[in-house]
Amino acid sequence: LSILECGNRSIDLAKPCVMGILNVTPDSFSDGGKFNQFDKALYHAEQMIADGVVFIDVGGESTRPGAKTVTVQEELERVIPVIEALAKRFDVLISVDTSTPAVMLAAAQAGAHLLNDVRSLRRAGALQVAAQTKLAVCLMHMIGEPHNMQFAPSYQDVTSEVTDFLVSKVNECLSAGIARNRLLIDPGFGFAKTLQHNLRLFRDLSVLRKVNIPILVGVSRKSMIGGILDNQVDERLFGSIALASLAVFMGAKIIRAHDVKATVDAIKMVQAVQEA
Ligand code: 8Y4
Repeated sequence: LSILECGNRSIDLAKPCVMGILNVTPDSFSDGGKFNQFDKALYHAEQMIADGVVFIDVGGESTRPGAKTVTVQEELERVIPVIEALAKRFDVLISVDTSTPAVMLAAAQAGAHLLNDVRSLRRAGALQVAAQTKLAVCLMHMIGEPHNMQFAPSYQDVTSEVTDFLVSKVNECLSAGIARNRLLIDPGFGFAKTLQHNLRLFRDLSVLRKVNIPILVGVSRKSMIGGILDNQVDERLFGSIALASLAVFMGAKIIRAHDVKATVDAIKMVQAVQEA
């Protein structure tokens, strides 16, 4: 069985599903005050639900290499009202993209179901808060911090190093009292990896399955697509769909994506073929 426990909810990952990306960083909205921003976020969420998302990933900290660091207060102000509103209005599963223990705790109280931490609970207190909340946790591979992670990333064998990293994070979680059926693992495409590392890791995705924890993959619009297709972020839909389809074919259970309808249709087709 492949049930993921997410606080007061649980979900069967036998069928792969989509996690829609909802940005609530101010730079993801070109203009307007806070109200405008909040309304736009809820409208975007509503569209993604109509398009078939299972999770909505709410993030208030930009992990782009150039982005400035946000304070805990700023992160709380951006993310918590949106989570509260989503929990109140919709029955979608809510993921919070944060590395900050105080935000994790507040998000859990506001109705979130999954902690999506690109830093894999490495901040002081994060592991304890995650254990305490009973929410699901996505553990992602990244070396360093977003501001320095692309400075000469280097591996002897990217696939085995990423796998070993994730196995050790899984074990840390188990020791801290986080049940195995609350965990997801993610190779962290684009995080501390060159184009060649990303491609090699993707090719070897089925190797990660031996960890025996459901796999989440985020490749939507990322630079590994731009690196091959030589195109800009807004031209990467077809590349994103190709990789989402392949990822599901190779065993990924959750696909984190911007373009929900296209991704939902693509993985439904892959799933139908796999079930035939
Ligand atoms: C265009 C659009 C270019 C987006 C780059 C990006 C992941 C993640 C991110 C991931 C998990 C991003 C929060 C980076 N990526 N969480 N978060 N897995 N679990 N870049 O791969 O989307 S942010």
